[in-house]
Amino acid sequence: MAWDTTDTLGMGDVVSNESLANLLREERRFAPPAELAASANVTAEAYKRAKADRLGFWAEQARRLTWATEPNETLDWSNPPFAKWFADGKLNVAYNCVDRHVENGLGDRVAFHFEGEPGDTRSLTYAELQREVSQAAHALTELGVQGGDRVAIYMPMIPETAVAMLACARIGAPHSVVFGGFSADALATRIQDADARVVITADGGYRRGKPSALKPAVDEALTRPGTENVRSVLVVRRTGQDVAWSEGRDVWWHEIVDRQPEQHTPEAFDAEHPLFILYTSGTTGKPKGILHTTGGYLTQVSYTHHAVFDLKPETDVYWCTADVGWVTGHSYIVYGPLSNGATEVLYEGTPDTPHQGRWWEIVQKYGVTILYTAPTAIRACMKWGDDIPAKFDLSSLRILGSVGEPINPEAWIWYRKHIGADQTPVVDTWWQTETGGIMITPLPGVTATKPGSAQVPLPGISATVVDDDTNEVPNGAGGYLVLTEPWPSMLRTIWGDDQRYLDTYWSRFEKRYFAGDGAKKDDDGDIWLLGRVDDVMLVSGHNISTTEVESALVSHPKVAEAAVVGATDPQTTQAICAFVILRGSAAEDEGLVEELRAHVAKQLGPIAKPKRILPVAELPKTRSGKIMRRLLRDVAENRALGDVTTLTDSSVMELIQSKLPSAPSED
Ligand code: 6R9
Repeated sequence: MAWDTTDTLGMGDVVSNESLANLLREERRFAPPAELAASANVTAEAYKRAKADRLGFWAEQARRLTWATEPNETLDWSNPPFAKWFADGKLNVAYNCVDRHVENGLGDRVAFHFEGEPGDTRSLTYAELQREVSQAAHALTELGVQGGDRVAIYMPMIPETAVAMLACARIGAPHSVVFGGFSADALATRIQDADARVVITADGGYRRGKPSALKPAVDEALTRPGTENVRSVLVVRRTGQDVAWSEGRDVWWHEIVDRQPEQHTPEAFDAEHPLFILYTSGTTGKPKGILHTTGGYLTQVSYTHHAVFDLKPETDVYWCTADVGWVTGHSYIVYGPLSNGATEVLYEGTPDTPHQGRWWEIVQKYGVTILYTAPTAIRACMKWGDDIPAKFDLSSLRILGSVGEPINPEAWIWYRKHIGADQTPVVDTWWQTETGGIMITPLPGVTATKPGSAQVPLPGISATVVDDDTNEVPNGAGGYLVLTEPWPSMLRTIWGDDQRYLDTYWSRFEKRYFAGDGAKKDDDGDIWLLGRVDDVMLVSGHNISTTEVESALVSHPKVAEAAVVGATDPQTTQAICAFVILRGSAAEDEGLVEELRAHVAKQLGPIAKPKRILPVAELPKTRSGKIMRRLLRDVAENRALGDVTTLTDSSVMELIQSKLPSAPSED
């Protein structure tokens, strides 16, 4: 069984409600702006409707899509946990995301304002997108790709990436997007597991001011055993850098795609036809290929994008800063927004290239109205200083979103105040690669928001918090987050491994999907996410959530970011070790460390006081912005580092280790 944590009993026995209130200090709530509430896409009524008839509610949302054959059946749950949604319906995802908008007279609407990192730009209308997707679909067919064949996509953040995904969807070939920052090894494993037939890549992309190669990693991956079935490598020219060429296998995108016919008839696929596989790394074992299918997935990402971001496609300019290699990019750059006919910004690079105001410059330039990003980015901006966003006109923004990690109240408030002019709702959206779409979040026109809480399940979604014995915990208590009813965009299985699907998600709590996250309900019944249960610390018999200690640290004015881990300790089982990034000018001295320890003790109680606090310049993160606490535990326990292949920048760990009194040896 994948479940192997023995020490994560009911959480929250230490961190009381008073401490949550403490973190919030003034118990702030932010009511939706009246104007937004008055014209919101979704009102409180939706919760009632969905509660009265959950399946009827989803059947109604499915009608947002254009079906070649309308489904009569909503959910088939006769073989749980293997769900079928809208199983007798047929549709084409690319048609829904592109063609139907053109047919509705919106061909001239911009789908993507692309902003390359070097400053090159390109706007792609829905009509142009339709042409490119059609041509790319023909090109894939010419390369022998058939419905059901897997295509690996290893690309930078450029429009061709979305085109490639949509072209795959159009011909029914499930894609497996592998994040462009991953190594040849990680790419090879994913190609092998999915048995991909074609790889779509680019010579490189721009990152941090210079071209960064991609093609060599593909060449290397394809020397590994188990990748022999890859017949063709389709290469987009982005940077113009030199590439090695394998004649007969490698094909330039512009040479094959540009000469194809501009019209392509989309074929309708079964609602349960596989749409994509996306690998999540997990902390141990080989990556899990999360399988998503067609009709249910598109229904939920379309509905949630419409509801959570209150998208008004005629006037909004929507920007999700995630990478397309992450599920957020799949659901909220490609499929959700495009199915809704949104105009989006697509940015290739990093937020601080060539300067730390780059994002805000982009918001100003395109008049971005909805921004969706991750707490890690918000905290980086906090660290760089309030004066940077203040130089730009951000008045177009009307909704701000957050995803990827618990957002600490301090960062939430900063985001609202310095980016959202103290007016815009902030929606903290909880979901996972496995859930496919947003699950728990405030609605911008309905919910009075609470900084730091994802709050309530969306209409049609059933989530709760349970204890070890699967009993729902009362308000004010903590435990494990579970989903109690199937939802349309749920994963269908782990690619090629149904047993692992059962073991990982459905065996810990009977008949409930276990998300792996700790959570707590406050006195109003609102849900607060407490981080992965694997990260929970056991200190002198008490379970303490890393998230809450991190939030307490970040609530100190001198701390920009914090990562907390439990390190084995002879006296207390685990001892709390904190790694902190200080704000701008804060000096690092003995006094400060003591001040921070005392601050945490005051916020959360003496038991949560960190034993060690180490100021560092950077924290180890995955490319999707999640802190890799596992590596920090290795450091804190003076061990050689585990797998670092999903790390953004491996030099970060050297820096951190060099600051320790006794740096561990390599072996
Ligand atoms: C979309 C995405 C999923 C894990 C999830 C949880 C964490 C995501 C969060 C959040 C607290 C939020 N997570 N959103 N935690 N509040 N709003 O991130 O998918 O990469 O699969 O990660 O991320 O721990 O279980 P994925």
